[in-house]
Formats: sequence, C-alpha cells, structure tokens
Amino acid sequence: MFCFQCEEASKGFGCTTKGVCGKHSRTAHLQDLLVYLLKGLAVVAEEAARQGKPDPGVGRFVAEALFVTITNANFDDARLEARIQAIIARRDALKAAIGYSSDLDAVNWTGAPDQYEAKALVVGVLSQVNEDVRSLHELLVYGLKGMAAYTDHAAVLGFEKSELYDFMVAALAASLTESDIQSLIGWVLKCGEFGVTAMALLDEANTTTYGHPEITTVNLGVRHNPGILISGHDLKDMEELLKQTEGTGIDVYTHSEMLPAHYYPAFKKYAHFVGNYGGAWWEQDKEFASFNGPILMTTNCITPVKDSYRDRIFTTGQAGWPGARHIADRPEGGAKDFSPLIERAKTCAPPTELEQGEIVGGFAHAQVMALADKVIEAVKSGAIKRFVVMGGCDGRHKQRSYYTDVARALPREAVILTAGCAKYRYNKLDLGDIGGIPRLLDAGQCNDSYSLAYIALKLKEAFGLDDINELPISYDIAWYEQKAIIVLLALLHLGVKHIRLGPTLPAFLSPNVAKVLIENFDIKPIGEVEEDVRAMMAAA
Ligand code: FSO
Ligand code: SF4
Repeated sequence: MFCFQCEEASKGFGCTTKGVCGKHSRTAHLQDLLVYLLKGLAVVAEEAARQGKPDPGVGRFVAEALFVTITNANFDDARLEARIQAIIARRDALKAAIGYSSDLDAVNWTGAPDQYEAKALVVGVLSQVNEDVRSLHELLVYGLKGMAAYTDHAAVLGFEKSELYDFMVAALAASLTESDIQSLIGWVLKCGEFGVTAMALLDEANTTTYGHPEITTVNLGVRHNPGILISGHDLKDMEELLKQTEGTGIDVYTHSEMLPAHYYPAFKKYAHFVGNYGGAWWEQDKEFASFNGPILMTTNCITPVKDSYRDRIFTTGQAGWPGARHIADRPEGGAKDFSPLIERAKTCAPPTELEQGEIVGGFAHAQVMALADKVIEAVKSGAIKRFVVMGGCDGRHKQRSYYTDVARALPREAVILTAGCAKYRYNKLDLGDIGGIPRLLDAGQCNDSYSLAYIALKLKEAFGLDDINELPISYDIAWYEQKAIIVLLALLHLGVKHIRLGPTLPAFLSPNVAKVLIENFDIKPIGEVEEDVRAMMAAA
C-alpha cells in the first residue's frame, strides 16, 4: 500500500505497510481502486453530459463515494467492495446508454473482488511517476474529497447545486486525463473557488434547517441516566437521534466534532441533550470505554475499535468499521431507525464522569455579526490588536501542543477564531475576554470554517479595505485530513496569504508544488511558539 493523504502519513512520507490511522493494506488498496474507477465513471459522465444525455444522479453518487475514502471514515472492506461494484455497474450502464467507447483503462476495467488488490497495485498513487503531476493530481483529489463531504452533508438536508457536482465530475476526470502542470494548477485553484461555494451551500443548509448558531454554554459533566454518545459531523442524524430518544430516559451527549450541535437553536429544546463528553477524535478509545453507553459514528474520525466498547459502537452514513453495527440509510421521506442504540442504551450504566465545567461556543458568522459594532469598536480602540484564526483539526502528533502553547502565549489583545476539532487543544483554557468578547470564538465544526471566511470578508467591508490581507488577522491553521485541504484551497481562492500550516506540511506536496504555494501565497510551516506569536502580532 501507499497512502499519504493525511497529516499523519508515516515519517512525513507515506504509510506503506499499515496506516498510522489503522487502515490495513487491503483497505488502502480498495480505496485506491475505488478512486481510480470513480475517475473512469467521471470521464463517462462528462461524455454523457456532452451528448446532452447526463446521468442526473451521478454527482451525488460521486460525492458519496469520495466521502467514503476520507481518512478515518470507512474501514469496512465489504462495503468498499460493494461500492466498487456499484461504480463499475453505473459506469457500464452509462456507457451502454450513450454508446461510448474509450481506450482508457479506468473506463473499461472490470473484475471480481479477488482481483481488486492486484489491480490496485498498478493504479494507486505511485502509478503516476512524475512527482509533480502526482502531487497535483492528489492535491486536486483530496480537495475534491473535502468538497464531497461538504456537498454530501448539504444534500442530506436537501440542499444541492448542480454546478458543484458538475465541477467535481469534471475535475475528477481531469485528475485522470490531464498531466500538464499549468493546467493542473488551474484545476487546483478552481477547486478552491468551488470550495467556497460548497462551504456556503452547507452553511445555508445548516442554518436554514436548524437556525443560526448562538452563544451557548455547554456542560462537560455527566448525569445519572444512561447515555448515547454521538460523534462526527452529521446534523440530520443528530436531529433524528434527539427526536427518537426524547422521553426514553436516555441522555444524549456529543463527542468531538458534534459539540457544535449544541449551538443550534433547533436542538436546544431537548432537555435530554445534556452536554459534551471528552475531547478530540483521537482520544476516543479511552473515552468510549468510560462512556459506558452506545456510540454513534456519523462520519469520519473513527479510530481502531477496542474490545472495551466493540459491542457498543454503531456507524451510519459513509462511516464504517468491520463488525460494527451499521444503521441503514433513511428511506425516502423517512427517518433512520436508531432503535438498536436506544435498546442497547437501556441496558447500560450511565457515563463515568471525565471532567466537570463548561465551555462556551456558538460564534458562527450571524452571532459574530450581531456583535459586530462591539468588535469593530474594540479593534478601533486597540483593545483587540489581532485575530488569529486557529481552526482546523486535531491529531495525535506531540507537536500539536504548539497550538495550546500559542493560545497561551498570545497577548491579551489577541482573539482566537476557531472551527473544527483543533479547538480541543485550547478550548478548556481560561483565556478570558476583552470587554465582554471572549478571547476564544468557536464558530463550530470544521464544516463551519465558512464562517471564519465570511467574518473576514465582512470585517474587510466594515473597515473599507481593498485587500483581505490588510485586516488584523493571522492564520495559524492545523490540518489533518482532506476537509482541511478544501478549506485551505478556499482560503487561497479568497486571496488569503501568509497562512501558517502545521504541524507539518502535507507529504503529498512535491518540492516544486510546495514552491508554487510558497511563492504565490506565502504559505509557511509553523515554527517556534514565541517567534510565531511575535511574527503574527507584527502581521508577518
Ligand atoms: Fe476534526 Fe476529524 Fe472536523 Fe476533520 S473531527 S479532523 S477536518 O475529520 O473533520 O475537524
Ligand atoms: Fe496513513 Fe493517513 Fe493514509 Fe491513514 S489516511 S494510511 S494515516 S496517510
């Protein structure tokens, strides 16, 4: 196997025997083949659209399939094999419908599951021998994976845009057929542009359906009822679980990236929606053991399941773990059936308390804009000298303590804007406030990074600036998986420069591709805490 799609790629190079994430070589191979064949389907879908006979569902189908291959989403080989078969079937049906033939192997290859690994070995990431072309192909595909997650979340809530699907299909096809460096750079930058559209669509879907996040205090302790823990990013699953558990005597807790569900008005009415349990995704093995009740993984960020909670873990949507019970998709017009979790919870002890206290969040764009006068005044008076965007992901690397140290070391006149699970490195610190504005403003999930861009654009307007880089905002972003890549490309599209990216730069950037990003956007690796804080406060 060879995989280097996430920040934890072994030795900063790539995982070659087993993933640091726990992915086995067969799973990695199945994912490689899945992506390869999906590119073949994209080529056929493009041709069908050219002929005026588009496959109407192909965009959503491609998005779901890409989402499955995001880091820590799905480790279930049987489901990956079924997905590969579905891709081949859809591709061949479409080919037949439009009478299309091609010399491209990805458009023609077909085989049985026992041939999948052998095929993957010759079509995986390293099959592209030119390291710059390979780097750009992968950067594009990882951006598309992130975009796929966003469009899938929006689609679940009934919000779709054909222009996004069309771009995803076209870009995926280009990642197979295009090898000109300049053209590929163009595709990557375009991916950022569509990334902004995808993030805006998801923001619209979430806020139209559940209201605008508002300032919320979230409890970190536990009560004495049995509980269900819900993790991942899917708010529709959150809604249906809350409805189905109401009145059952079971409490519902969020884990990791589901924490921001508490900020939505629509979920505040549930008295049994009691708090957040634990920290970021990578600490789940200990936390799931002590939670004592069933756990629902709605999207990515599953780590290898331990015996201590194996019989209590459930997956749904694109998430999967071999042997874990999978809650089936909702039937047309209906809801998912979470009764297996509810029945299981009734037999479980209440959660063991990990901590006490509260955290405050809910500073997505509408809430921050409601405070805009106060914020602008604080900037003008010098009470706030700098905003530091520290959004993104958390992960296992020891080096990520850098972000805790930066949060501590920033002077009192600095406000941190965050989104994503990166916040768990500093959201339990007492950072205080500036004239009533908390020094840590959490907009929500990584899926809500759009809010951070939106706030920056609104501040640019309010201060009458021409260039987003003239704002008193620095970017010190932590990345882990592919959703962070689409956020990064979206920020580049918005013209944001001087981003610090850590804890390490992506292994999939070849030296030449890294050079392009550095020369055009001044992207830089993180450095020493004191030096970075000093530089950011000095707008460098
Ligand atoms: Fe974190 Fe995981 Fe949200 Fe990522 S939970 S690491 S960018 O998948 O999704 O922020
Ligand atoms: Fe390694 Fe990350 Fe790929 Fe997992 S997803 S195999 S940790 S590079």
